[in-house]
Amino acid sequence: MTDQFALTEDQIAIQDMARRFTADAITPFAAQWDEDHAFPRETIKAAAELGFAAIYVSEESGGIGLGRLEAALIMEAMAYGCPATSAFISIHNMASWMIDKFGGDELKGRYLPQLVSMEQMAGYCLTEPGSGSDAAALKTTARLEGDHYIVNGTKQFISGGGVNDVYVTMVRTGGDGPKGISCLVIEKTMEGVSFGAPERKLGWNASPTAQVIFDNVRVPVANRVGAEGDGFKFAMAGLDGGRLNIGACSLGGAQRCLDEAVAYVKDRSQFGKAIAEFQNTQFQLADMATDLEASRALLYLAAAKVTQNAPDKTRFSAMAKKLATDNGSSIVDRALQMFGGYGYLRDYPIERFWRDLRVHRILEGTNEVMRMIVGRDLLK
Ligand code: FAD
Ligand code: 2MC
Repeated sequence: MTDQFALTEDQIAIQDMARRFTADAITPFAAQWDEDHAFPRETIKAAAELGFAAIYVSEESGGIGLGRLEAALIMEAMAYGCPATSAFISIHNMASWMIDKFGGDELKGRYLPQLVSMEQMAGYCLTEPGSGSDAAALKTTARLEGDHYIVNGTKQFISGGGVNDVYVTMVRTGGDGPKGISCLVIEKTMEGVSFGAPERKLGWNASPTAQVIFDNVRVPVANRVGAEGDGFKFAMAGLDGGRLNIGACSLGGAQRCLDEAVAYVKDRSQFGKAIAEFQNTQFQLADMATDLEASRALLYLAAAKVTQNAPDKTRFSAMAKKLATDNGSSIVDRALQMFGGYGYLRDYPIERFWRDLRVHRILEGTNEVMRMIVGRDLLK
């Protein structure tokens, strides 16, 4: 972004490309994916052909080497059609970036070419049944035995669990707390890797979620990302960007529902006039648009800070994720109200966005955790 808060020509070009891709390949099909709980593998691979699988993976590693604002623009655009699909692609980007940023050359060479092209898809495994918000309490162990780690434990709620090919997994190689955690790249085909049944969810039906279970999985030491004990920091650094993208997915979903609401209220009449003519409708729309623009402005600022590695980037990423996902959910809820009973029907897209955006307040760190991050930073 320029100092004047305008997008550059290149940023507008990438946004246009993502919007066209969404209009052609996502929006017409998203309701059916939701209805069928279908994972749109081919559409996601088509996104990779545009570079969207490795947006901030470096060009040396085959990515398109863009910044976090560009990533947010792409995620926002794709979420206009389907937040769940956009977020799935975001998680792949986060996991691939962690390998690129913190992995050694040999590891990068072995995995990144297939991840950039999405010949293989990557997931991110931090959460466990007993440790969600308190992520540093994770219990999955990786015991060193010669040139392998023996990995045992269960990861909970893993997006792409069962469909992804590789899992960037946080494991315990040392003592309690964050410093005992390392990061391993674990393949679906390694012996001892299995998956729980697909979770039955309120939304995000186009993005499968399952437990990932490790039972004496032998993982080469060469699959460790960076040094032993640094895994928690890598996981948190990944989430600085992931949280921006989830916020951007809320912006895209909220924009779609605002646009749908503007069109609907002009068309629907009650008491002899369009419901757009009621002052309540106009005030609601005004508030929704204001909340959306405020969230977008903070999110774009936070994205610029993460790109620049600013000292306050983590705080801004947390603030932006909280604001965009809280407001996104509330905007969609207000749009649903404007549609009356029709908003509650699957014949219109609003209820799908309502379900999809709800979880953005929970995953990639709950909004209570976001406030914890911000509060701690203010008081440190
Ligand atoms: P808990 O941590 O048990 O929290 C329960 C409640 O307590 C929340 O409201 C929380 O905010 C509150 N709370 C907890 N601690 C505090 C505190 N100190 N102060 C105030 N309030 C607090 N994880 C992955 O690793 N990879 C994935 O790909 C992934 N995908 C997901 C997909 C879906 C659809 C879902 C639902 C989750 C996914 N997650 C994933 C997990 C997600 O990140 C966790 O659900 C989330 O971090 C919260 O953890 P929890 O569910 O255990 O809730
Ligand atoms: N970047 C780099 N390092 C970081 C960091 C960041 N953003 N945040 C923390 N660290 C470092 C920190 O500096 C410290 O290292 P050191 O002691 O050397 O200074 C270390 O990590 C431990 O940090 P904390 O002391 O803050 O750790 P704590 O245990 O108190 O927890 C908290 C921090 C609550 C912020 C973290 O556990 C958290 O983010 N919880 C939420 C979990 C979460 O977001 N899960 C999302 C799963 S993924 C998902 O949902 C998907 C859909 C993909």
